[in-house]
Formats: sequence, structure tokens, C-alpha cells
Amino acid sequence: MWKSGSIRFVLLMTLLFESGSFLTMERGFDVDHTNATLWCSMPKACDEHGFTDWFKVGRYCVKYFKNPVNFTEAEFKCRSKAPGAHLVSVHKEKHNNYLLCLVKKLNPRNLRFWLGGFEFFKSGHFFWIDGSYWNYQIWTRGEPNHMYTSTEECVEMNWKEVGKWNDDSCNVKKNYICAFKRSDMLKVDQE
Ligand SMILES: *[C@@H]1O[C@H](CO)[C@@H](O)[C@H](O)[C@H]1NC(C)=O
Ligand SMILES: *[C@@H]1O[C@H](CO)[C@@H](O)[C@H](O)[C@H]1NC(C)=O
Ligand SMILES: [Ca+2]
Repeated sequence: MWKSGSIRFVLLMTLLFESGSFLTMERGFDVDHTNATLWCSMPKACDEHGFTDWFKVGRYCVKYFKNPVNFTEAEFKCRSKAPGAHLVSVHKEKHNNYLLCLVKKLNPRNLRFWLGGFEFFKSGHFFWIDGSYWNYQIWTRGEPNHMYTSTEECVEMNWKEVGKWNDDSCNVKKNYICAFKRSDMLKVDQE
């Protein structure tokens, strides 16, 4: 009974996985493997002309880039991808989950990526590089563990705990997610 139930479960997961709307199975490394069946929902396509391969996350359109670079380089690359784009900022759990789902779908074997968060000159305060307010955070237990020093000043997601953040050395190369504010795009279009 247990066996046939679990087979049915696997079939269901396979179907959902192939439909593309849901993701299952960590398959990841570096992460918490205890929960192998985290479900997630993908964000919808970005509705800005010319950016329909980006995804809509709140007021932003975001895109994942599978090209490991250090934090600075990642920010520079983001600025070249779209007007007003920066490394992504996160302001809600729902949006954090969208980013996680995107990475799970696009690169299940390496979930770690740069967010646009950084510690402001050893102040113990974190900022978003797009200038938005730091009004939400979801740190891994015990993190950030290098405040007030210059060893780990940049923020990544998915180091030890899936969906949680960690301060890491800005020199480390990671994939990254860029974002631009949808209203910024409208302003650019009007100019
Ligand atoms: C797996 O994740 C779900 C959703 O986050 C949670 O409700 C559930 O308790 C988790 N199960 C285990 C065994 O950690
Ligand atoms: C980041 O990478 C760029 C390009 O490879 C390099 O020029 C720069 O020195 C690196 N910066 C840091 C802080 O590692
Ligand atoms: Ca850390």
C-alpha cells in the first residue's frame, strides 16, 4: 500500500514537473535535503515590450543569469541588460519564493545566486543596490556571520538552507538575478 501510493506520487510529480508549472525535487547540493518535495509556483512572464523572457515579480521584472561572476561584475552586467536594471532586491516572502522557484527550474544543480544586498561599509546595516528599502530579510540560521568586517559583505540565496540568505565574500563567483522596476521602463519609453 505504501509502495503503490508512493509510485502514484512520483507519477504525479513527474506530470506536474513536465507541465512546467510546478517544480519538485531538490536535486540540489549545498542545501537542505530533508524536504525533497518542496513545491513552488513560477512567476508570470514580464509584460514589458521586449522583455517577455523576463518574469514579473511584484513591481519588478526579473531574469536569472547562469554565468558565475563576482558581485560587482554581476551588478555591472545587470545594468547592461535593461534600462534601470540592478541585481534583484527582495521585499516579500512571496517574491523570495518566486526567485527561488525560478532558480530551481533553470538551474536545479546549483541554486546559489547573488541577490543585490550588501553590507554598507562594515556598518552592520544591509542595503539594496537598487536603492530600495531594506524592509524584509530571511537569513539562514546563524547568518549573517561576518558583520562589521570586510570578509563577507554581499548577500546570496540558497547556501545551506533553501530560500534563505547568507552573507558571502563579494569576490566569489555566482550566478545572479537582475531586476528592473516596471514603472522605470514606462518612464524610459516616454522620454
Ligand atoms: C516540507 O516543506 C513544506 C512546505 O514548506 C512544509 O510544510 C513541511 O513541513 C516540510 N516537511 C518536512 C519534512 O520538513
Ligand atoms: C570581479 O571580477 C572582475 C572581472 O573578472 C574583476 O576585474 C574584479 O577585480 C573582480 N572584483 C572583485 C572584488 O573580486
Ligand atoms: Ca556568512
